[in-house]
Amino acid sequence: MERQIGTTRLVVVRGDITRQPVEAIVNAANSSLLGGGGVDGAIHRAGGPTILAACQEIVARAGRLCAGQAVVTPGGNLAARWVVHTVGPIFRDGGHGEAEILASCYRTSLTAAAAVGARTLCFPSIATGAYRYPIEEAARIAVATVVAELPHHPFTEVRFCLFSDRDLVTYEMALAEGA
Ligand code: AR6
Repeated sequence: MERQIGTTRLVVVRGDITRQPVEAIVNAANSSLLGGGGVDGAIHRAGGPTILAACQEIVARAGRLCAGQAVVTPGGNLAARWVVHTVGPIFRDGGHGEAEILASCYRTSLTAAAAVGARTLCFPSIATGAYRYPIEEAARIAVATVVAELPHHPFTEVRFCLFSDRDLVTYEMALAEGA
C-alpha cells in the first residue's frame, strides 16, 4: 500500500528490513548500541562487524543513546548505505511519556537520515516487539509523525516494513486513516 504525501511516496510493506532497497534503514536499538534481538539482531547479523564497530565508537565518544534520539552508522554489508539507530520507549502504562518518546524516534531518525543525504528510508515498527508498545497506537504515532515531518525533508520515499501480516494490516489502517 502507498500514499503520495507531497513529493514523498509513503509505502507500507511486509518483509525483512535488511532486504529493503533503500538508502537508509532504521534500527530499533537499545541504549547500549551493542546489538540485541529482534530487528536489531537481524541488522547486525546482515550488516556485519562494521556496524558494531561504528556503534562502539559513538558510545565511547558520546555515551549511551537516550530513548528518542538517533545516530547514523554505515550499513556495512547491507544494501542500505546507512543505518539510523534509534531507541524506543519501553512501554509501561502509557503514562510515562512513551508516546512522545516514540514520536521523537521517528522525528530524529528522519532528521539524521536527511543529514547524511539519504533520500529513501525504511522504518521498522519501533518499540512494538521486546519493548511491548501496543501496535495500534504505535502505528498511529508512526504514521502521523512521519506525515507531519515530511514537508521539512527531501525524501522521495519513506517506507514502513512490517514483519507480520497482522502488523502490516495495522499500519495499512493507520496510513488509510491518518494520511
Ligand atoms: N525486519 C523487520 N521487522 C522486524 C525484523 C526484521 N528483520 N525482525 C523483527 N522485526 P523489536 P523493540 C519486528 O523487539 O520493541 C532488541 O533486542 C518485530 O516483529 O526488534 O523496539 C533491541 O536491542 C517487531 O514488530 O524492537 C532492544 O533491546 C518490531 O520489529 C529491544 O529489542 C520491533 O521489535 C528493542 O525493542
